[in-house]
Amino acid sequence: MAIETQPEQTHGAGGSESAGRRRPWWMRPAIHTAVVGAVIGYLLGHLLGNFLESNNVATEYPNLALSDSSDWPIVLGYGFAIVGWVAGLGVFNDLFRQVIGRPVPVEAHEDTELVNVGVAKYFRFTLDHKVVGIQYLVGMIIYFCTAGLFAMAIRAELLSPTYHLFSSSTYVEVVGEHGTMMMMLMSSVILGPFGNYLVPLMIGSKRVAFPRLEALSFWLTPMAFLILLSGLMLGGFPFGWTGYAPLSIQSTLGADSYAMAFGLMGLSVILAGFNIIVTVICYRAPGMRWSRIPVFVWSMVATSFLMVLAAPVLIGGMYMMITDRTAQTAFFVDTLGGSNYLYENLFWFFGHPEVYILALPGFGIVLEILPVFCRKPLFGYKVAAAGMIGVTLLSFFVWQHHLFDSGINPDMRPVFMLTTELISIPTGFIFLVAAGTLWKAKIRFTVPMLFGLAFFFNFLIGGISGVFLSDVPADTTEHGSFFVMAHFHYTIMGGLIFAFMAGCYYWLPKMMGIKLNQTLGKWHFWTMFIFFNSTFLPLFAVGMAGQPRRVFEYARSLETLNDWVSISAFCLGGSILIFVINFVWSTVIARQREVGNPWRSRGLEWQVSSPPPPGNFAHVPVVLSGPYEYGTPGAPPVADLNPPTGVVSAAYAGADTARAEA
Ligand code: HEM
Ligand SMILES: [Cu+2]
Repeated sequence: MAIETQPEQTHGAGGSESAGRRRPWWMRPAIHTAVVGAVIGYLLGHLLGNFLESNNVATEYPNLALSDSSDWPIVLGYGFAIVGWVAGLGVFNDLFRQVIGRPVPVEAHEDTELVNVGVAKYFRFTLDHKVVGIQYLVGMIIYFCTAGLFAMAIRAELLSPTYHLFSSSTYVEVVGEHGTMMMMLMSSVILGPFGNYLVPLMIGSKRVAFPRLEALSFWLTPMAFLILLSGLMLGGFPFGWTGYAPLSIQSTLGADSYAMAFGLMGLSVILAGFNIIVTVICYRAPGMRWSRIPVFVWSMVATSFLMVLAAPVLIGGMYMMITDRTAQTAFFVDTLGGSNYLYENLFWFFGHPEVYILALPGFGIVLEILPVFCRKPLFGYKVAAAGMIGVTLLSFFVWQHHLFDSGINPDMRPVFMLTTELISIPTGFIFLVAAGTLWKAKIRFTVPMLFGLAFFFNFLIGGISGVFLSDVPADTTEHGSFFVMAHFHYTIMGGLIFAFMAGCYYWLPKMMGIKLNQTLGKWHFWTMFIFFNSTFLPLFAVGMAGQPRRVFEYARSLETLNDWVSISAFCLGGSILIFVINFVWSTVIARQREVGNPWRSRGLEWQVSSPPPPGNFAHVPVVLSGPYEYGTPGAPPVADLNPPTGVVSAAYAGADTARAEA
């Protein structure tokens, strides 16, 4: 099978010259040329915007009273900067070559690329799914820590009900940056690193379906991150991560950063999801039937469907917000015939599936890990897959539960209350599968397993508190309070991020050939678990006592609890620091090699060396059995990595012979 590869490899710098006459490194497209492209793009866009405005081209329309007038240069600046960034990375090079009829680099093998370029490949638009996975991993850790620092700032402010570090408006801006950055960028925290890296390995493929789209999906994230951060210099956005109109339409230039960054991230997740879906449908090895693909792959497919179907609605909403702010359209301005309620619907039609974009990958990781450390088959594999599909379908029918208090037709409330509570059924499937797998198992309490078990503990609390919120009468008092805050941090931080950590400890030996220090890992786990709970559990009580979200002053009687929470939160930040130190120490300084299969896993990804060779498998493997047959007497090996060429014989009974191509 042909392997996609770097254009640069066969054609030298920028893909245009022969390998013998390479341009110096600084002339080859990489992150530095991207930065130059982005800066030039921004300046051009900014000038164009100023031109439009000063020539009244753009302001011929009646100006909205509260909209400021310099949105054009900012929005066009961002838009052109994105194009410049992507062009600087060399994304368009092959396209142009095709347009002008020059030959596009032929596929060649990846290993020359890997040997030649060393660490530089991580700073370039690289088409190897394993490189993209590592790029995502490092990117996600950086984004998570940055957003986490904003969380520390929030908690520092809340140390006192009266003494203030920030002004009230700066406070909401910090909350907005924290919330938006987490919700936007953490959408890909598992699909980005682990999905892109491992899905091809897990289904026995040498490549992904669309390496260019995959690489592009990553390279859009640094731009989204920077645009969002730059909002702070433009007055921030005082409307939290939800961006409700009319506030967002009236607010300062920071709102443009919010809309551009969120829309861009929407594009990134669509590309990433689309690539995963097509890869899993079309690139499974012979014998890798739908009933044999690992649950982690199921969760990636389900997440990808959510991404591809929900994110376009977000992009639509952001686009309308931008045109409302620049071209004076009035989609969300009710005085001019629009509707701010429309925005809420668009946002949550994306926003609720988004929370499952954050939850499903976590389910996938922990269910993948449980059988390995229980040494038992996964209990109810099909139930797990059904649960994930059920969650995916239902999550498009519940969005109105975010609008219970926003003027929804009261008769509709019970309907959405019902659909919301129905989601506990497929979610319950996942818990059932986990409980069945753990039942009477001899558990090995390794670091990844500890994180996996903590996931269930935390997610259970998150899930149960969710039932209260989906209940209309209860929600009427709880919504907008710290109760909601506690609820979703239990599901996202306690679920997604714990699962992400489990994935790191479990798969980093695979992905980098390097083992993370297990002692530091245990310290990381216990501090993170204890301080996570002591940060967020009291917030349920704080919320019931009436402390509202997004407000920097609170009742004096709540000071002790808030101080407790803040100090726990700083310790929680410290535990993340342990992880970062462990990551840097183990991968850069100590570099303890790990080449084999340290967990004795049956997963197909573990059957090749660590890190896997270029092209993943020397031959397309033939899959012979499911990945969870632990302790099953006489279970065949998971796959034949060296199948006889030509035929897939009867020895492979059960393997899907029609698909065999090896
Ligand atoms: C280190 C752990 C974290 C801490 C201590 C923390 C703390 C906080 C606090 C105190 C607030 C609310 C402030 C207020 O409403 O006045 C908040 C809001 C929020 N956080 Fe976190 N957080 C953490 C991690 C996360 C993670 C991992 C995510 C999601 C991936 C997340 C998503 C959000 C969102 C969406 C909001 C709401 C923002 C808004 O109201 O618009 N947080 N966080
Ligand atoms: Cu929801």
